[in-house]
Amino acid sequence: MIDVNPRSVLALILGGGRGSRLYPLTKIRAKPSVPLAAKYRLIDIPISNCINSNINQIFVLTQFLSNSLHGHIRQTYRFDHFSGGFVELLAAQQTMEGGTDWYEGTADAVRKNLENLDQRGVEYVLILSGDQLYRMDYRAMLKTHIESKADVTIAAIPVDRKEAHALGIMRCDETGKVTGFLEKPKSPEEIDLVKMDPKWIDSQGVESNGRDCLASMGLYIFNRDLLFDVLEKTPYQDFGKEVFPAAIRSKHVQVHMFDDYWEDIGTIRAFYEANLQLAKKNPPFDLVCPEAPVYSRPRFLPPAIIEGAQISGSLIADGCRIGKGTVIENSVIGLRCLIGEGVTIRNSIIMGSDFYDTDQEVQAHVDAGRPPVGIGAGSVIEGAILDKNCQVGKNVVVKNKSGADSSDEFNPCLIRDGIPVLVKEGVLPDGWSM
Ligand code: ADQ
Ligand code: ADP
Repeated sequence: MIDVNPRSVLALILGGGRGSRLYPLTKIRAKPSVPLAAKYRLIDIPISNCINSNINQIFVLTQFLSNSLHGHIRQTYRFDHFSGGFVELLAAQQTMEGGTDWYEGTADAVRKNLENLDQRGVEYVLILSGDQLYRMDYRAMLKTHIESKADVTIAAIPVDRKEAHALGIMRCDETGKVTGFLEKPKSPEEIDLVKMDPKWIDSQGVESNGRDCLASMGLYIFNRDLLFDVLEKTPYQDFGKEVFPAAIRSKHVQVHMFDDYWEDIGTIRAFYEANLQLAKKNPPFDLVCPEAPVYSRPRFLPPAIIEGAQISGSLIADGCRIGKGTVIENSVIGLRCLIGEGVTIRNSIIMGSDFYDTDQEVQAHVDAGRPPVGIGAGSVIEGAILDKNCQVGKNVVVKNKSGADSSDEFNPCLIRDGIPVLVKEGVLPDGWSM
């Protein structure tokens, strides 16, 4: 692996824009702190990739600061005093200049923070997305960048034409230098303008298997001076829509090929499916990886207690208690889930809870006619997401029976992308059904 001075690289993680495709999971929290895979948060993925790539100067750009994000980062990512490493949050709401509190686009978000990025000794800025699931050693990408003497390097993955409309698509010459870039091409004619010869993809040691488009993964390495120059001298708001289409005309923009599991999980449907895949046998993204683990906040929770349930193809986090006769299939059960007897959970994500109620608190809920935190006996949860700290009573049914794609009819259980999402702290009384 290439030997780069860690101080010469700065990583910037784009933690989410105004668009809330993950709503209602982002109703009360910044996107980077959305829980993932029973015990992690979205932000753990790119930060873990950085740490495993020996990159330890990391900024996270977010629209607003939540205590949870702050707490999570502060308590998880502590570097050795002498290494110079840090993970720091930069929130749009704290930006005084610029006329608006919000970042207008990805390039604008970086521009509004240039002052913070102006650190001594930095030669390369690695720009990452905060809502993707993949494992990558960024040093391989830096190697491509340095060896090709590029100004900018974009990570690229081969995709087929069906997927091209949702991504930035690039065409390059035989040396991998980008000669065309179209952000989310709409028509087959547009795709034809930037499609690649699959033989070139094969020649890079990546099997094209019919994939003839090269998609930008939204991961970029910029030479520091060029990034500052572009953002200071142009009004460009967005990397994909404006910066790259312009840059390929005057600069050396290089592709770095990648061909492993990579999933954008920025929508409810994609988030749901990626989580459930993690719970399957031989998952496409393996959480077990001794060479490149996913890090998260250490907790002091008891092991899960299973009192006699039937569980298959599922992730079960620490601190859970699962009652007798409960059936759990292909589901993700997060921290401190208290699941009663005879509950059925299929193809669902239960995010768990931030705390355990004391006996007095449980009694207070019961006295007030509310179910305590957890899932009551006899309930059925199918194809759903339950956000944290939910209070689900006995014999409740959460299942999208109507098949609606989007609906607020069953508030606090909102249907998005066809998936019922019970909002954080949602309360469903005994017998509730949708
Ligand atoms: P999109 O994902 O559609 O395409 P965008 O919405 O710009 O692009 O988001 C990129 C990343 O930046 C996401 O992680 C998002 O949450 C974050 N982000 C967006 N706006 C932000 C803002 N104002 N402030 C902070 N963070 C923000 C991009 C590229 C495509 C490429 C795909 C790959 O434009 O070319 O193919 O990523 O997923
Ligand atoms: P969310 O998943 O919605 O972002 P939070 O993390 O805000 O939820 O969870 C709410 C509560 O969980 C906090 O009030 C706090 O008590 C606890 N909590 C969450 N993260 C941390 C943390 N890093 N350190 C300590 N407590 C935390």
